[in-house]
This record gives sequence, C-alpha cells and structure tokens, in this order.
Amino acid sequence: MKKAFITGITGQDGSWLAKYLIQKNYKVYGGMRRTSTVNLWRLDFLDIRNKVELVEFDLLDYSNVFNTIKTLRPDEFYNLAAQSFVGTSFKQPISTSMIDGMGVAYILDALHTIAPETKFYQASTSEMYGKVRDIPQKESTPFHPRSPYGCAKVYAHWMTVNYRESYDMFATSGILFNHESELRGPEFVTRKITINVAGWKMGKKEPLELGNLDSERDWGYAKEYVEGMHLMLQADKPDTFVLATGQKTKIRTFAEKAFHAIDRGIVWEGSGEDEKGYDAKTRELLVKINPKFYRPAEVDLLIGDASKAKEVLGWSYKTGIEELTQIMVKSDINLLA
Ligand code: NAP
Ligand code: G4F
Repeated sequence: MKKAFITGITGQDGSWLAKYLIQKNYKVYGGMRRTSTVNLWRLDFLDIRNKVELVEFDLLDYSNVFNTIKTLRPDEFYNLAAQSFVGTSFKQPISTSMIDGMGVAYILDALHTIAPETKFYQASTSEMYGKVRDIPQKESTPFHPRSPYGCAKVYAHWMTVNYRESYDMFATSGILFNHESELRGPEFVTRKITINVAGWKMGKKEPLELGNLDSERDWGYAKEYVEGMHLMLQADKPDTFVLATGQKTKIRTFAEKAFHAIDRGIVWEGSGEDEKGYDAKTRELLVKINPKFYRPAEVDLLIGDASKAKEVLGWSYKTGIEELTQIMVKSDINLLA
C-alpha cells in the first residue's frame, strides 16, 4: 500500500485529493494545524474523516516538519497547505510569505536530508503570472506576481525547481489555474456568489456585494484538478505542469450564470462603483459594488494552456463553467434546505 502525506488536508484540494487517493487504495495521512474549533467539515462532506490518519502539522515549525517526514517517510508528499486567499495576503504579507514561501523551503530541506526518495508535489498557482506576459499562459510564460501571495508562491516554485535540479529529487510543481467546487472557501468569489444565490432561492433576499466585476478567470472543477496532481507524481520524471481549462469568464458573467441557475436574469445599470445588477423581472437589487473588495493590485486576466499536461499526463478538464456553476448553486441550496 502506497503512503501519501497531504498538507492542507482541511482545505478544498486536500480533502478532494484525500478522497481520490483513498479510492486508489493509498494509505493517506493528512497534516492539520491545531485549532480551537474542529475544522473537518470538508472531510465530513466527503465522508472520509475516519479513512484518513490525521497528523498534527504546522508548516511554520521546522521541527514538526522534520519529525513528521522522519516518522512517516511517505512515498508521495503533496504540499497543499497555504494561506491561499490573495486578499488576506495584502493584510498579512509576512505570515503569508512565511507559510507559502519559507514553509516550502522547510519541507524541501527536510526531504533532502532524511527522505530524498519521496516524491514531492508543490501547489503552485496561476497567480504567479499576475500581470500576464502571454495569453494564454503556459509553463514557459515569465512570472509577474501582483500580490504578496503570488510573490511567495514564485519563491516556493523556484525552490522546488532548484531542489529538483540540484539534488535530483522528484520535486514537481503544478501551476494550477483557479479551481472551485462545493468545498470552496466562502470568501472566494465563486462560492461567495453561489452561497448568496442559494440564499435568494430560499427567500433570504440580501444583495450580493462584490469588488472588481471585470477581472477574468479560468475556472475548473477542483475534483478533476487533484487527479492531475496525482498524475504528475506518476510521470517518468519530475517537471512543471499547467492545469487549466483554456476558457475565461468575467466575475460579472459568473454572477449572471449563478442567478440564471435559479431562473433570475440580471440587468446591469451604472458603471464603476455605482454599477448595480437588478432582477430583470422584479427589479429587486441583486448585486452592488462594495469598494472594500477591491485589491491594491489586481490580476485582470488569467487563462491557461494545459496542452503539456494533456500530452505528457493525459490530463484534461471535463467540467465546464456552466456545469460547475450548477453544481455549486445546487449544493449550496441543499445546504440551506
Ligand atoms: P484552502 O482551502 O485555503 O486550504 C489551505 C490549507 O492550508 C488548509 O487546510 C489550511 O489549514 C492549511 N494551512 C494554512 N496554513 C498552514 C500552516 N501554517 N500549517 C499547516 N497547514 C496550513 O486552499 P485550496 O484551495 O485547497 O488550495 C490548495 C493549495 O493550492 C494552496 O497551496 C493554494 O495556494 C494552491 N492553489 C489553489 C488554487 C485554487 O484555485 N484553489 C489554484 C492554484 C493554487 P486551516 O484549515 O487550519 O486553515
Ligand atoms: O476568488 P478569488 O478571491 O480568487 P483569486 O484571487 O483568483 O485566487 C484564487 O485563485 C488562485 C489561482 O489563480 C489561487 F492561487 C489562490 O489561492 C485562490 O484560490 O478572486 C477572483 C477575482 C479577483 O480578481 C477578485 O478581485 O474575483 C475578484 N472579486 C470581485 N469581487 C472578488 C470579489 N474576489 C473575492 N474574493 N470577493 C469579492 O467580493
């Protein structure tokens, strides 16, 4: 039985990946921080809480990182832990840099020292492209991060590549474009929208407050992206791979699709901070702008080219944006019912 260790097991991708690896007959260990409140709702949602061995793990504690690797000596190590919310990284740039940047150096150093045979996956991100230099973005596109989060992830990405090249370690970096699901954190824009839309469906009529409606993202389904992570560690050699759908959607359009899923059309009026979205039939106010959700620097457009992953790994996305929106809205309605 292969052993996998997943950091960030309580997060969206960690729980989907754990479910996938359990189905593949792995022994799955999940690293989680000590919290004062139980934080296992995603594992419960997927009904796998008792199928994962939970291990106390904090990326900021080198002794903890070192001893966990020494004790478990996993075949595969998936580093999914991060302060992953871009907005928060502007308010907490130092702790974000420590977790998302230095934390990865701790893992790589510990693996190099005591378990160099372990295959390592680093959760890199399309945020590294930031102010994009190519459209679409691929593995060779230069980085220009636009947030402390993006900067820390660029450091972690290059450390992964450096350990691969310096010590011949199986250290792979997956540059994943945005991927969402029923398990997405409620602060991210897709889930924020689908939770609000579910509220309208169930009679809770609160206007949705958003920031920049014009940025565009390449959104896929998280459940399929974790399969790509696993495939990367089964490849002949360690490398860097982009996972994306190659389709882009504006935030405004995603909101329209989500409201459409409950049979409400939106009519937009005004512009900038005064833009408002009204129900096309009832004229109820559905969406308004709250500038507090604007970011000090924005990533306007992300759209990825995953042709290398298709060619080398045989990976490609299946769920498009329409279906993804339906899945998320339906799940949020069920949670409220
Ligand atoms: P997420 O839901 O925010 O999960 C992040 C996980 O990291 C949580 O389990 C969190 O634990 C854990 N964590 C944070 N700080 C930690 C620390 N100091 N020590 C140990 N664990 C810590 O993020 P996600 O969407 O699943 O993303 C997974 C990874 O992929 C992240 O590295 C993210 O940056 C990257 N990524 C995500 C996307 C995307 O679209 N989802 C795209 C590209 C890359 P708590 O529950 O205790 O907070
Ligand atoms: O949903 P978001 O917060 O995701 P963002 O910033 O793209 O980051 C996510 O994807 C990255 C991959 O590219 C990951 F690495 C990262 O960990 C995370 O998973 O924001 C998406 C867009 C932004 O342009 C933001 O300005 O939506 C815009 N937006 C507009 N109104 C909003 C809101 N974002 C949030 N969170 N909340 C709003 O009210």
